[in-house]
Amino acid sequence: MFRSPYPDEVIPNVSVYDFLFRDLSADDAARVALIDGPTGDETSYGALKAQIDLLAGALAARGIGIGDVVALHSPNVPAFATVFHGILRSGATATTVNALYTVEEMARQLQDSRATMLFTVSPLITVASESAAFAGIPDERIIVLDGLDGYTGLRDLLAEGAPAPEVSFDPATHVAVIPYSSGTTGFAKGVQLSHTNLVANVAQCAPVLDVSDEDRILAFLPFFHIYGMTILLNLALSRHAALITLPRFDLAQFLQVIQDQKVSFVFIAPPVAVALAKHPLVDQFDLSSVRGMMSGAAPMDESLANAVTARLGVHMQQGYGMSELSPVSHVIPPDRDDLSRGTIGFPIANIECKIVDVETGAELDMPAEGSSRPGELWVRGPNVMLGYLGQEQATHETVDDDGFLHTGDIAQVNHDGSFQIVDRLKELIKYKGYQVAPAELEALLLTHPEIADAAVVAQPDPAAGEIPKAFVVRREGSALTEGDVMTFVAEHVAPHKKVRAVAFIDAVPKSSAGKILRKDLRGR
Ligand code: 4UV
Repeated sequence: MFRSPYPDEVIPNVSVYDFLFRDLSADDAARVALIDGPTGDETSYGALKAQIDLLAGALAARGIGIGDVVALHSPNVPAFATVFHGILRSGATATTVNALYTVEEMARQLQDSRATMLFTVSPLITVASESAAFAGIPDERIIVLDGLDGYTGLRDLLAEGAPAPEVSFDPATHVAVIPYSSGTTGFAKGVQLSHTNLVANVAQCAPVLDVSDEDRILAFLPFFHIYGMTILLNLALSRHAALITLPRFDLAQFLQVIQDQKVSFVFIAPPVAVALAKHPLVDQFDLSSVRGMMSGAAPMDESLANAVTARLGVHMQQGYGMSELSPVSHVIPPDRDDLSRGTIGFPIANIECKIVDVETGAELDMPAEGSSRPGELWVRGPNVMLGYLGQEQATHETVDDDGFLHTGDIAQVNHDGSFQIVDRLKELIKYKGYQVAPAELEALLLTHPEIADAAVVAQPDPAAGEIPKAFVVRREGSALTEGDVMTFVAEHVAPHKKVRAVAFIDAVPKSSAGKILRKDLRGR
């Protein structure tokens, strides 16, 4: 068993709203909380809190509260923070939807989570309203953040002036959010995270994330994904930093905003590091305000991290996390430049973990020198999810009776106590840090009349980390091409889930139990 090198943090037994906003001082209320990157519009902490209260009041006036699920479908804009925290403040549960989802993908999440109300933005109204129709959400229950004829706008709700409700629940068991993750196998599942899970993960990061009210933090990592949700919307706001939102990643705009807004800290995923290390555009901007960066969501190559540090002169931390862990469990602390950037550092406060030999089930120990053998990483702490929504079996397969979450990642521990992710046991593919569930693409491929069987695995890719590769068995007489397969998939899924390589095979290798032997395919 490995314990965090940090003393336990006290985890306040309060709601996310009480943790972040209840006791805002007058000084903090005057600080800037959010800056809209494209326009420069600012929202203070005091204004944000007032909007959250008003939105909670408007939701309560519509009968929305404890037991209701409200979907939030938007790229990063300042109003996302109002809606996210307003939903939680009302006692309802938020489910955040990827802004690039197709109707099929979004409808599935709305139905599975039983969402009864939906917040979206005007450019996404077509997908949002078609998905809502599938899920039985009426048009009156679709709220458009930036306003749109025929729909209620966020502004309309805030203008009602309804008082925030007094809600009372147990933060440890009340579900705050349901992001979706495929976990170790199968389709995306609703990850139920409690208020305490979210509060805990912010508190647990105290010793390793040096972010203060002096910081100006670029927020382009999507708030709908657990990384942006906890680290930006919760942790950065808890420290009273300023968040500068960008609705999408565009390298030129990203660099321009860092320069103009004097950004001091940037949270990234590895593909952005590739651009920062190599792209000529980077030299045309003054990025000297940036003092720190952290990468997470996919493996960071050590030489790549070092190249970014050498070019920009910034510290590069790496974090490891998982939706089911709210998400952070390991981080390279800011004061440990001696550690390899290819590691994920140490378990954060209140974390215990094990590395378990996949063949024998034996626990592996820290070696006196070098690195341990690799095994599956198991994690326990106050940030472990409550469970998957409506999926008892998957929950039991993921969180054991002792409370350890089996990550499905293969790690080793080094003699200095640092951890390193070396492989993945689970099916998951990570395209630019975004989840792609092979089972979902396989099920889609099997709906094609000319496809007899299919398997999807990760193929390493220098720019994206991994790309989904499909192995396809054609039906007899079919002349289906690689291009046909890619086009077919692209018509049904969000861009990050596109199949980007195809190979035709005679048969999908399977075990006697019918499980796809992915390892056999990964090598081909
Ligand atoms: O569920 P998910 O999409 O969750 C994430 C969360 C990543 C975060 C969040 C906050 C941080 O501060 C931070 O540093 C990282 O990605 O996908 C979980 C899976 O992504 C892979 C691994 O397979 C997880 O099970 N993954 C995430 N981070 C790393 C990683 C990493 N640093 N190195 C290797 N794989």
